[in-house]
Amino acid sequence: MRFKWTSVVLIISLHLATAFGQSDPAAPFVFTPPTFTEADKNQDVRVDRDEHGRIIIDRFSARDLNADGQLTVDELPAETFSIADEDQDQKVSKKEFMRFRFGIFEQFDKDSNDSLDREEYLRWLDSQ
Ligand SMILES: [Ca+2]
Ligand SMILES: [Ca+2]
Ligand SMILES: [Ca+2]
Repeated sequence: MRFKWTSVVLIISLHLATAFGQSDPAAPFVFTPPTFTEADKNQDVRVDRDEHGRIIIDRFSARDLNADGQLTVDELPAETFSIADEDQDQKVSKKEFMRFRFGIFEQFDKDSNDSLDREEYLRWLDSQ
């Protein structure tokens, strides 16, 4: 039965990918990053590392389709996968994913104060 369910999910996934005209194997991935106000939990008008970490974890969970706590090649775009899988064990752990995403966070943290102000956050949002 397990095998059959896997097949059904695969077929649905492939069907969705075709319906949207995408060949991206991670097509069923749906994640909408929070607005600045939503992300700034403590309302100090910046999104710090703790607050950004929550977004990364939510994104990880949305990517982790089989919920096994690891991202495999079918759960990430190939380019992202090859960069994020630092130990090259063909899985991207939560730790690896955090490091990868915080690397992006740091690129957008122009004044290097370990948080994104509204302007920096909106630029980051645009790139997502
Ligand atoms: Ca904040
Ligand atoms: Ca997974
Ligand atoms: Ca890995």
